[in-house]
Amino acid sequence: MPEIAPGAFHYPGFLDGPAQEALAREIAEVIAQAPLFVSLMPKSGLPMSVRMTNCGPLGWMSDKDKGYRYEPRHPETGKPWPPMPQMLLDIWDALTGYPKPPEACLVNVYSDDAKMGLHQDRDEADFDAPILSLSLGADCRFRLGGPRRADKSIAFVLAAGDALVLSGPSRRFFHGVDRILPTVHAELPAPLAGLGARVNLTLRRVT
Ligand code: MD6
Ligand code: FE
Repeated sequence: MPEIAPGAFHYPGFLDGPAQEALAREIAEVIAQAPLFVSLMPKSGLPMSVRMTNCGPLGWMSDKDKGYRYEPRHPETGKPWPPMPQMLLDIWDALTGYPKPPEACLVNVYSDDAKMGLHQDRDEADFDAPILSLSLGADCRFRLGGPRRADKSIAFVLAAGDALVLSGPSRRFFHGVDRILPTVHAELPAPLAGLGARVNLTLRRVT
């Protein structure tokens, strides 16, 4: 098993070209139903550098007053999030083996200069369930630390088609995206072309 830290499994190229294209079609459909929006940081109200949307029963978002949380509806359209595509449910089963399906899939869209600060995914009630991430488009330099912010970290490339599972101890580890890397021939697949440089999906249990 490609274990890079306790409970962290990296599967480079898990999705081949056609599978990435199929996933991109599904995500383009999600975005058509639930347009990309910008979340604001709690307290400061500063905009995050990624744009996002969600599919599945619950979606992650943040704003100045209520902070990080899951909501059953899109903050701008007020509509329920689109259903989780079957393809994502199948990948979840294949890579996590977790007995319950994911409740949320956060879609993050990165422009060339977007990044994601070091964070823990801790807005979920269930820390026993793994988190599954899938990436499309440009490479990024991903950083995975430990349970405390100051712990030493490893950095590695997440490329198009890569899957990353954080389970066990690493489910609570700090992690982030240092930067998007200049990547030759790694445009987003046609259905997502023009939206940005990189798309990352994270699938989680919430309740
Ligand atoms: C990203 N990923 O790759 C951001 N979180 O753009 C995450 O924040 C993440 O990759 C939990 C588990 C896996 C991840
Ligand atoms: Fe995360």
